[in-house]
Amino acid sequence: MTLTVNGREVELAEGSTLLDAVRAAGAQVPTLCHHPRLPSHAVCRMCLVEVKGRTRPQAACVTPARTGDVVDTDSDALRAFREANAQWLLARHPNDCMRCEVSGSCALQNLIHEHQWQERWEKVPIGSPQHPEHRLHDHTSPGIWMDFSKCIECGLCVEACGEHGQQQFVIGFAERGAERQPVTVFDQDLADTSCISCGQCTLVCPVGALIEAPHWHEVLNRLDARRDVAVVQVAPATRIAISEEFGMPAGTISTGRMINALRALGFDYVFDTNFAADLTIMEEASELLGRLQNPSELPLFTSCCPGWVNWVEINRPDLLPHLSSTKSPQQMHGALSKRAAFARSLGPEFAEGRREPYVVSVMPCTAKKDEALRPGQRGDVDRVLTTRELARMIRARGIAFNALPEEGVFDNPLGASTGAAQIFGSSGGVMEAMLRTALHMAGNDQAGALEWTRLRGVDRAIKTAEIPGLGRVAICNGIASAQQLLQTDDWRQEFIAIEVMACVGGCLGGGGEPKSMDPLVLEKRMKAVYAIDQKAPRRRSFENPQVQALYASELGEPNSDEARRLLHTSYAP
Ligand code: HC0
Ligand code: SF4
Repeated sequence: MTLTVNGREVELAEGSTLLDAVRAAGAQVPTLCHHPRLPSHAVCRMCLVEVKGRTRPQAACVTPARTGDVVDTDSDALRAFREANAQWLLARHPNDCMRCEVSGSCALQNLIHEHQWQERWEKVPIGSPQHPEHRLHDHTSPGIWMDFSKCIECGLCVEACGEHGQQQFVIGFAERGAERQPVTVFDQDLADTSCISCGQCTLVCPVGALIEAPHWHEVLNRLDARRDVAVVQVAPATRIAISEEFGMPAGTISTGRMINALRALGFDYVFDTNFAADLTIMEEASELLGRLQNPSELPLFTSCCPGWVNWVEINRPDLLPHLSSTKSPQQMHGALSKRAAFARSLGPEFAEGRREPYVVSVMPCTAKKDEALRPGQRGDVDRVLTTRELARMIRARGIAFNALPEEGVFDNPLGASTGAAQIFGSSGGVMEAMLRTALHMAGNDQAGALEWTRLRGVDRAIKTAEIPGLGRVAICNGIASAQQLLQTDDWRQEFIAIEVMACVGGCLGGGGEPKSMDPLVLEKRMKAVYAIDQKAPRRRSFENPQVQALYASELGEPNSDEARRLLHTSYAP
């Protein structure tokens, strides 16, 4: 198709929208309710354009482009329409930017800032039918905070939680017209709904209506006081996505910059969650081999994704016996930081349990905040920060992230890892990492058993593979595909192990990652995850020398009594 935008000719593929045409011409129109990975509903009316021959302005995000269209993005009339729409939003929005968690990355704030629109309409009072008091401060969930007084009704959270995303349908709209308002299902407190804390809604919210429960303020206070021995661990997916917060292209690896930033913030020990991911594999692979002796315990479901564990508890408690008892790497790392050789090395009061290090984890995930509070695991990790929260801390302290050297090494002994641990951050990665070690433990170390590429990828389809000598395995990329797999009972007979990651892409697409408008962001982050694995000198968890040393000095064997005490948990209905 050929059309013109502001006098420039552009070529477009069939099926493109006028917004695609505007962007192909290098022109700009504002958008608030458009997201490249979700359907558009043209609610905000910011992307209005004029099309020759049509009497009314068209919302570019939903209008199909036609060959020969003559499009204009810029006129007095369009500017007046956009400003009026912004006034409507401003009249219903609190002026709370100074304290707002998303200040600086808020699409509404950026729009008003850019256009310098003065507030001209009177505020609609909170409590009126046009601005109800519902969920002004719903802080009932450990992972997600809601403040619907900031909602601009774009509907992206409804899509992300609903049909085109997680298919949990926790958030929707009630009423019509000016009284339309977002609500939780049955208008319940978020903690009482079937929300799994995946945070996908926070990832698409253009404003501060849905955010992760923020803990970075407290962490900065603790670091500033310098009273604690402060320990931090960082998840595999965070070291890649953090780059995007500082303007680097998606897929840029910033492991060293991140380590250096954490030291500059005042952490005494910067450790790697990947160390514990290798340990998770040792425990989970031997758990799988154990269950293979007792087929009634099969298949084994992975349990390191806390969104998935939440989903099972809420929706299918009958599956709990199938969840791996192995703790997630985050929780294992916390337990080892507080109650094993590292803690003892900090001095007698730590060895005797009178003091504990202050343990913080940086995760791409909002549900990890829930996980840290789980019965039986509470206290392993003191505070969980998302990748976005870490970026806020770095900005708050004025650390020039991009200028930090990319050379930087984790502290030891809880900082060494293999390539297998790194791929945990991607959908399919936990299974692939487990297979690398399970095959070795089963004495089936044949060549070619390193990469299971058919289990990789960002597409939501359920992926399966036949593993020689072990059986069939499956990957569910996103909670919706797990729901699909569980619709019938075939999985009970068909598979020996099933990996479920609640977010599409796995942790690299987690609800705590940077917000991104790049339609290929997951692919780019995923490529970086596998690149780290490919370059790693060791790519199987049992080859990690620090993990071997920990078994030799402290744990004995995988699944020993001591390993079970520190590294396993149970899930009771
Ligand atoms: Fe993940 Fe993890 S890989 S869940 O995706 O298992 O959040 O990145 O840290 O715990 O290692 C998230 C990411 C982790 C954990 C690890 C696992
Ligand atoms: Fe839905 Fe996930 Fe948001 Fe909960 S956290 S409301 S399940 S998208």
